Amino acid sequence: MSKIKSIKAREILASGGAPSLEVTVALESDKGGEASVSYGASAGSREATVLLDGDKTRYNGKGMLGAIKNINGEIASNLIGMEAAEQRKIDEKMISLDGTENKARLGGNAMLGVSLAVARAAAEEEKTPLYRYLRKTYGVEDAEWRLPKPMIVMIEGGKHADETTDLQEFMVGAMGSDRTAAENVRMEMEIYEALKKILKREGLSTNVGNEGAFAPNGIISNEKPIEYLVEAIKNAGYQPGIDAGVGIDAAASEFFDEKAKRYKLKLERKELTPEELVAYYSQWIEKYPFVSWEDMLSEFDWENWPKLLEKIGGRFPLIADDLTVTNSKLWQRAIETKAASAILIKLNQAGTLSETVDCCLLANKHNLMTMPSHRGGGETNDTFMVDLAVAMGSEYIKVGPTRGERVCKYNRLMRIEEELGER
Ligand code: 2PG
Ligand code: MG
Repeated sequence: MSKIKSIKAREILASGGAPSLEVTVALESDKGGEASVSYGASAGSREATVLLDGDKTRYNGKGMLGAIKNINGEIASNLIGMEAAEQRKIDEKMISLDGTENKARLGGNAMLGVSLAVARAAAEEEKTPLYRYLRKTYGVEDAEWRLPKPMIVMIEGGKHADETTDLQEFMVGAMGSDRTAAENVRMEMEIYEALKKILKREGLSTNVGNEGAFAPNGIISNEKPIEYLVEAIKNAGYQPGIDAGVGIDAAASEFFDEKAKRYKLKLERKELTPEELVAYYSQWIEKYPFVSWEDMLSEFDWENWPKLLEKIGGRFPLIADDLTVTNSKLWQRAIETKAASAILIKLNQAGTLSETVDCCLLANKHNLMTMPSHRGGGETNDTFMVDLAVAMGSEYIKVGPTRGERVCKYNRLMRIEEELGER
């Protein structure tokens, strides 16, 4: 055990070219840890606050100097001297210091950076890999080891690209349990290459969007990408529905008109009631080999989620992201109302490590799937989410296929697999 000696934060650049923050924690033992924080482009309205400066003369208002000042000042002075291994206490301390429901005062970005850097420092102090340290710290060290499978975003639209599909992400998820993580990654990248050929054949661009997935203009419907992905799986020499299946994240809050209670699918010039949207999606259920659907309805449309879940009828999970924003209270509500059967996990939605873990533990208790995820707009090279996924026994991690801040997640996964193989 060792106490926190210093906490220091600085501005860094995130993947979209705007700032994020990075935190270094040093312990009295002279061990230490570092972490950086990501944030989204299509964020849920109830996520922990990303505290931005709003000073238009710097980075168009997107600077994080205020959050950094909170870390170097108030947070540091209250946490210095605490035992780094007491993660829950440290997180609780920050939550009570902040004193708001959504971490608006100190900033969820500030609190998370500290929370993650403390965990890294404590793992370092114990000379143990982060994923092992997390298992021990949160009392799941006896759980069976399970490495997450890749859920790779292959085509992106919505808020992550211009003039493309209304639905935000079309993914391929590895299926089955006989392949290693490295083999799953290889399979997925072969499918990605096969997809590139299909897009070229169709006269579509193979430039990539925010998350490193293809983001072509000119796709004619929201259903087309599903067909492309099924074909790509086959062309790469794999069996759709056996080796790999299709995942969708509609990010439907982005095209929901809350006042009119209509979903606006611009690409298809359709304005649908929630019931019509459920019917629109339902035609696909039997037609394609899906592995998961996420945020198919808006975060403001709680009453219609259970209807869609019922239609899916256990064939594949319905994942809540913006609906539950890695918040145990909202997740509990989704479980109780049968609104969703799985949860997307994003550390920065919660704003501390312990609250994020609590969402995972709640899912595990109910035998429901967790999927730790990258962020669209502002991802960093931090790979904490992978260690978290391994520690919590998550079924999948969702990350884009190219760009350094994405592939570092898969590289971390393969390194962990190698390490565990050597146990
Ligand atoms: C999502 C994510 C990540 P963003 O909606 O699941 O793919 O996007 O980080 O922009 O919210
Ligand atoms: Mg989502």
